[in-house]
Amino acid sequence: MAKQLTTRVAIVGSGPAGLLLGQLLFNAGIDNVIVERRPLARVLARIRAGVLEESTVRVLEAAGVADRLHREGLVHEGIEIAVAGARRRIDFKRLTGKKVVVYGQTEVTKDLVAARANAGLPILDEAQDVLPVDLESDRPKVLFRRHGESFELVCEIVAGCDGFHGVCRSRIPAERLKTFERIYPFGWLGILAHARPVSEELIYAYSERGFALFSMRSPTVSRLYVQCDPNDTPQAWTDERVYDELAARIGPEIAARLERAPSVEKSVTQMRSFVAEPMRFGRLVLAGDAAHIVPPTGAKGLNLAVADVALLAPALVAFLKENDPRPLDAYSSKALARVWKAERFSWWMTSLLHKFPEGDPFRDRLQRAELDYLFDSEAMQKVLAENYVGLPLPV
Ligand code: RFL
Ligand code: PHB
Repeated sequence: MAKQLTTRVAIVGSGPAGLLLGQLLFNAGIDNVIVERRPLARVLARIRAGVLEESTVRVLEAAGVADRLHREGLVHEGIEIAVAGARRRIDFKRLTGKKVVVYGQTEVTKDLVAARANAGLPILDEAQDVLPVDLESDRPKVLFRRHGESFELVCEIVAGCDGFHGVCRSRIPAERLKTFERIYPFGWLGILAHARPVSEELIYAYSERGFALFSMRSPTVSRLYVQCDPNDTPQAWTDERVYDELAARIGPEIAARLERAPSVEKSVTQMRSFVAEPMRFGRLVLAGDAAHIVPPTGAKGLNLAVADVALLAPALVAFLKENDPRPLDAYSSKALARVWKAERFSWWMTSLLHKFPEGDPFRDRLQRAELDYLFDSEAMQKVLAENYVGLPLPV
């Protein structure tokens, strides 16, 4: 016999989307339980995104989890684009009046987990065979096994915040779901190193050898990426090879500032664009990577997850506390309208800055022309800046 648990919202996944949704619902007085497949320690150790939009910061503030972010986050008022040694600064402040904050997803996750522990709300980690069922009834359930016991979590809403490889999206019948996908012919090899960043701002570099990104986590920690083959293993990239490529792709001036500290983390990321429509099926709602993926070039993935949740949380409050289904009914279409704009921007940044391996000379010339145009045209720089700092949240 499965042990029965009850809550109002069963949240599947304790990434930023699930944790933030749990916190916003708790703040509104709505009981929720998070069911997570991995051990919490693994969730807390993941290194991913680094750039937060202003609106993401505002949502984290409203959730009451931004104190450390304000103390430790690095405010950036621009980025640099480098092409064959030449650099152009994109001045966010002047072009849009906005800025971004560099603060790791790892830290956002820690802050959210700490807030959840303070609130006394559970994260049932190490859950196996997680399966949402009865999603078209008004009492859906999430079935799972944990530490040898079977559970049935009865709820009113299941929130699928379980990332791209999660189970929730697959519970929507194929004929009710439309998916859109693009897989890119390259990946990113990323390292984290205790080294001073080469510059105060992020540098996105295009070169004939491929893309490189110089990012950071703090004034003493660098986060560095190079375009690689999507099938490369991290072992294929010694630290020396990573630093040699970074140096070759950015040119001698910046390369001279590269501190070749040993990497403390190394991983390969696939590059994919993906959208599932709609983001709702009966009593199941999807948020974050469970519904959409972007290649990381535009720094949008985490921000999109937060934007979804900022729309979803009040919609669930209206549904569960005021019996008003309208905001929840509008959730998917409102979220998707913004998601597609971020998909477009991420695809564009990726196409602009990577070297495509198939060797299409016409495409290559257009790409170089577009980079030249970006260097010379303030209008084009403004388009980049406006999208990078983040489009307005839907209301
Ligand atoms: P997550 O973070 O993947 O969390 C999903 C959670 O669900 C759990 N899970 C399950 N739990 C229960 N049952 C199952 N069957 C389950 N299946 C999965 C997982 O263990 C996990 O804990 O999704 P979420 O919350 O939607 O958050 C999305 C973000 O994590 C993601 O979009 C960003 O990391 C993307 N991203 C970036 N986004 C930005 O906004 N700015 C950036 O600068 C940025 N850089 C990046 C990135 C992602 C990267 N990688 C590694 C993919 C850089 C990289 C290298
Ligand atoms: C990062 O610091 O991890 C990072 C920054 C910007 C991106 C992607 C990743 O576009």
